[in-house]
Amino acid sequence: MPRIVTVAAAQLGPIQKAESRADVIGRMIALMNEAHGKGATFIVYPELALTTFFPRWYEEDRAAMDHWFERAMPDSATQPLFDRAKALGMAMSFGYAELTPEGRHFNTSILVNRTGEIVAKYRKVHLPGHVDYDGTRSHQHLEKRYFEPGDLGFPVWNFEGGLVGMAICNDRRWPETYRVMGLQGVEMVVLGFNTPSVNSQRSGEGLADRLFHHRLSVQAGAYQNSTFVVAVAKAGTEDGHHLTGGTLVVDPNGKILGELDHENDGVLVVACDLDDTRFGKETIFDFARHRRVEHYGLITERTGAGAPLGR
Ligand code: ING
Repeated sequence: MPRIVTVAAAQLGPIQKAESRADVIGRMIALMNEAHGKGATFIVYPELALTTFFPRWYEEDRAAMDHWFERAMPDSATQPLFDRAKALGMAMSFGYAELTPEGRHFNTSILVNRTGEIVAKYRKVHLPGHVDYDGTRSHQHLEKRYFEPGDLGFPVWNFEGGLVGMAICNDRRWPETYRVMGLQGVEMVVLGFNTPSVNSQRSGEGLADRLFHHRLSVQAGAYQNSTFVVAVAKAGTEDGHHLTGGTLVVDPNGKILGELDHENDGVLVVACDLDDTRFGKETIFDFARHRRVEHYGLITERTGAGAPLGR
């Protein structure tokens, strides 16, 4: 019996600073309606889906950035999205900036089941960029200023009849992200991203390189852990700053099943048979048979690179 999950990768085009939550929620609902019409039962939106990518803006007073964060989920602005999802029987995942009652700031994503209940939360572990204003860069990338590293690890949940995990943006570049979920049997990783199309420290590295590294990272993670990966962009030019597109779905063999070729709002709907993950998990990436953990110690013993073990 195939275990088909018909997933919609719901890309958002640019969100300008001036756009309201209501504007964005309206766009997200339109994408959900389109996804439903195309047979999707699980919709995945980008990282920080409710706002512009505000970590590009420096603010001395961090509290002045709190208006980009959500104190409650859902609240009056986001409730219409949850209501529409429940009405359509649509499961969903999206990213947002989370401000906890204790005053902690995270780059967060959630899984919401078909009855509109939040059943899982993930907080971005790998925060790129820097804490302080860096005048040497062509643009700022201040995630380390505005967010704490995630404190929930990389869990995998029983969701939509399979084993589903979450990651966020820069997480997709780190093999540890996928392997920790792979060691829980993950069958589908869903992640959103906001990727500036120019490297702020290497002007020669532009859109083509960014898309190459994006695809390379996601395809490798999928193949090496025999899992589907759904990667969803916030794309286009936000207040003069360009973000890559590259919304795509990768199968457990690392093959790209589909990719959006534009930078606007749009959905890519793919029927994923989670049983297609079995072959890889039972042969080449049968971790129990093949891994040799006695040789992997440095991976958790060292944070940064250190002295070589040989001479
Ligand atoms: N954005 C970028 C990303 O990892 C980045 C930051 C781009 C880091 C390219 C390194 C290289 O896709 C976020 N939001 O993590």
